[in-house]
Amino acid sequence: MKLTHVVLHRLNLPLVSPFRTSFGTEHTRHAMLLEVVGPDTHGWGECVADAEPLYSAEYADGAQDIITRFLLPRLNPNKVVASTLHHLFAPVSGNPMAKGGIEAAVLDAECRLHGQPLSERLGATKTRVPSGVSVGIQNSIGELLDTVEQYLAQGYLRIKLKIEPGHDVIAVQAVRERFGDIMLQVDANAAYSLADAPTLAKLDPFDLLLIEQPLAEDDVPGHVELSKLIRTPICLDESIHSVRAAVHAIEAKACQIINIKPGRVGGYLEALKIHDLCLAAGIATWCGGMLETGVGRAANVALAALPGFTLPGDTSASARYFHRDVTDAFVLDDGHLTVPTGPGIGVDPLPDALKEFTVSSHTISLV
Ligand code: OSB
Ligand code: MG
Repeated sequence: MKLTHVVLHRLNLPLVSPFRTSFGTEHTRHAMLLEVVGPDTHGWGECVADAEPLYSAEYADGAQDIITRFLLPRLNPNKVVASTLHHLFAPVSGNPMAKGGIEAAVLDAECRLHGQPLSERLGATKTRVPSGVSVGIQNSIGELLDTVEQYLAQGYLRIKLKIEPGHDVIAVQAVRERFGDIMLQVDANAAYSLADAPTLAKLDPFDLLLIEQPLAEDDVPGHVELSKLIRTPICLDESIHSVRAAVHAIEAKACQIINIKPGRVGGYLEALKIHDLCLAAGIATWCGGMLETGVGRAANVALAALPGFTLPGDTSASARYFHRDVTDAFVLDDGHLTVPTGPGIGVDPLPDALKEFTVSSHTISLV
């Protein structure tokens, strides 16, 4: 596939409500969309690096620099092949979100060229995917219960509560008591240490589906130890930045479940490998998210339609995040999102929405 240039679009989308986690509060999604253009095709991908390096070491301005100066110059514009990018980018250390953004756009362009939906290319078996929702830390238990009630009323099939020390057992207990036997899980975003095991064990009686990333990103051995001290199944998010990291975590018995986030692992093809690995190893998986716009969401939903994604993902509707999305909105239908069926990711940014949210755009010539 020939490509001539890449347009890097930086957008600011106000969130419908602030999203507070153990690592910070976001009011705005700073999105980076990559548009790859060639004589015969075009494609869109989303780089999920956030404005600040809090969830991970990558951040948007850094990712833009890596993409512009170190990754795009490695492409041969006369012969761009999605499946070769992982190898081509390997000499550049780390930076999976930057690499994943390019790969997503190239993969979309390749699928569009062949008239093939991304879901089909990845091997999806479902036409719609069950949706969960990630609930940020609220100002009070009252507000938390109101928020969860609204999401359940909208049809979300599983609730994930963000937790941190001091906002964990009380929150889970309140939600369990009020809403009974719903599918409920928590995400700590690495806010605890092994010394907190006694507190985390107090979550055991609430029959959570899982606890996501209780300990630090690089503390796989700590998760192994913690798994012996608590009953709630451990799910890793931040720690799994590659298929190799997944192999190591599974072999060490650090987790029973993996949250597969394409952006975090360097793209949809690496995510597919982790999916296959987990399916073979009997590790349950679900598709995570990074507050993506419709561009990233479309691809996440295609991935989430693979058979190994046995738990509802953080694949929520556009309205959970934005008053207006950059693509046609993804809507919740009976607790599910529909997998797009058009070529590639099956959606395009709407020109007037792009215009409304764009703060800068840069064209990088490949030829
Ligand atoms: O840890 O899963 C996470 C959002 C941004 C960064 C990290 C995480 C999240 C979420 C929300 O939990 C996922 C989503 O709805 O996109
Ligand atoms: Mg997480």
